[in-house]
Amino acid sequence: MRGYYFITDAALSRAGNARDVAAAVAAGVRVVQFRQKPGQPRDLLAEARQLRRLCRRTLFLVNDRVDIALEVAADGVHLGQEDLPYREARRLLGPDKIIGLTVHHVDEALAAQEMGADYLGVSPIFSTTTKADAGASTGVELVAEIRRRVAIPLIAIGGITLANAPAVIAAGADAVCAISAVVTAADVRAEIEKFQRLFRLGEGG
Ligand code: TZP
Ligand code: MG
Repeated sequence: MRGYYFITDAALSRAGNARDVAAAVAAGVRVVQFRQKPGQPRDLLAEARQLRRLCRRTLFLVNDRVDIALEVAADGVHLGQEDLPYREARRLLGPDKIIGLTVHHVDEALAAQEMGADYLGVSPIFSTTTKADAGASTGVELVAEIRRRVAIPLIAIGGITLANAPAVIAAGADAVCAISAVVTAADVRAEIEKFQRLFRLGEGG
């Protein structure tokens, strides 16, 4: 999962989700998450199906909607603390699908790992206007503390930019997501590639 973790945002996107996802795949991201808050279920389903087709060698996850993930044969879901609980989602999805959980504290992180989550979304690292109910920002210190206490991959999200991403990666994030910084860019692929390079710099390459 190391590198840039792509999440759609149709409301902020310049080019639209389909072009953004194609750009993310061209940039070589390992994961695309379809996140679409408002909307009728059948429209979400149709769009998920379309985006899923663009992600042949890229993991395709659906935010919140286990039903839609199953129907489009997604690779898994990303769930928040108020979504379907992990256990029920796992029962519906089976043992092989990926389930990522959002956490805001160390105890949520430990509980999520214990339950069997495949990765954690740590958020919001910095303040953000992209998600209204994101809560108080955690700072990079939380990434570092969770990194010390859990072994599963950590995705950092919330207010991340090219300027602050190096500190987030240095704190131990395996991946970062910067929704507004990326989907509002004139060239989404180029913007993602700049984030991807930060990871290669960290590896000395
Ligand atoms: N989950 C926690 S913060 C957030 C999500 C989806 C929004 C992040 O958006 P941005 O534009 O990268 O701050
Ligand atoms: Mg959710």
